[in-house]
Amino acid sequence: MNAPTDQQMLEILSLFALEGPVVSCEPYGSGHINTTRMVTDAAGKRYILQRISENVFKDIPALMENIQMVTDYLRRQNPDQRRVLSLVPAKDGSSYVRTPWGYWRVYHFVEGSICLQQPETPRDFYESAIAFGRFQQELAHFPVEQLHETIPDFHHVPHRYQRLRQVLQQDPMGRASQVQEEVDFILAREQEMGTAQRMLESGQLPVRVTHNDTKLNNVLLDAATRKALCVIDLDTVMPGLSIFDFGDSIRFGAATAPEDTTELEKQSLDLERFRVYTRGYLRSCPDLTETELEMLPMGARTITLECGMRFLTDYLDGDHYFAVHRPQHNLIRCRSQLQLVRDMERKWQDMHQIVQEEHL
Ligand code: ADP
Ligand code: GN1
Ligand code: MG
Repeated sequence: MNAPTDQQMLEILSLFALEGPVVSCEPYGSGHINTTRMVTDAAGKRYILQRISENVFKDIPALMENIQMVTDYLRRQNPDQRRVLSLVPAKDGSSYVRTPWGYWRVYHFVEGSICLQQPETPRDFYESAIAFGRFQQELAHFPVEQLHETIPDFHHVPHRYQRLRQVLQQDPMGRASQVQEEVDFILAREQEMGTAQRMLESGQLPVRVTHNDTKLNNVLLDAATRKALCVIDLDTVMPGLSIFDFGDSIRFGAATAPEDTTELEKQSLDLERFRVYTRGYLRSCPDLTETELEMLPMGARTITLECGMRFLTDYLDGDHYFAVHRPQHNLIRCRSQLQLVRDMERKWQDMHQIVQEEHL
């Protein structure tokens, strides 16, 4: 879908109950899925305007219902407005609008916040763990059965393997022959990487309300105190596994190099950051079961491999899912994730040891 013109953008914004006339609307953030803009009105009040990806999310009304339910529930426990994402309703009272240029929503901009791509200090990473752990804890009694699955089987690893096989076989871009090494690495771990899904199905791991996309840039810290403020990007809040929420934060924030680094020798797991995140998560979310605790390292390794596999699948398929900004971007991202998995395997005992120590 084409991007709307400036005039069309104003038309979209006119459908929302903003406080004053719009004076600017600029591209914002670095997410891979939605299109985000920061909007300022004449009084200087700021908003986040987002086009929700129809390519990724097949039932946007259901997705918006999830966000409305979850943010309402969290707001009842958090009187501080900046602690919970808050939608600006459309003039017809709905939480989103449907236009010829796609589905759009508006959030109040959380003022006085920062959003990081990498932790600047261990304390920042600790605070992100507090935010995601608290999110999990505050939703512990939310009626999980009321949530829609916004992306079916999102972290169902055996299904991700099936999809990779399918794309490899079809090979629509003729790229399969370039990626034999990556494919071999992923397939060699298939049995082990299905462990969490099997434990979910047998009831050994509990179903929880999870965020499912716990990157550091999906949390806001207070700019003044640098304390945990607000969890954002709630499109994938669904029933899921706590160990994957933990793991995805580790994948992104405890890596020594960016997600799309080409300098593979610089990509590794920083064990000190792993420790700091584990400490924050266990303190703010103390009710994890013994089995969940035991499986935290597996959550990190599995979600990192799954992410690498998803980047690879999208590369083979012609880059339709993740926004790409340079040639072979998804292949580069895949290689960086697999390098991180390799390093986690080297540090496997240390990861377990750290969870044990931080649990005391
Ligand atoms: P995506 O799904 O594309 O990652 P996000 O919802 O994460 O989209 O938004 C992209 C970026 O916009 C975030 O990383 C953050 O920097 C910023 N952002 C989103 N919502 C808010 C908000 N309510 N207040 C301040 N910044 C926000
Ligand atoms: C996407 O939207 P964003 O950039 O926060 C993706 C995550 C991936 C991540 C990799 C809905 O997250 O699952 O882990 O990119 N979100 C969706 O950076 O697929
Ligand atoms: Mg995001």
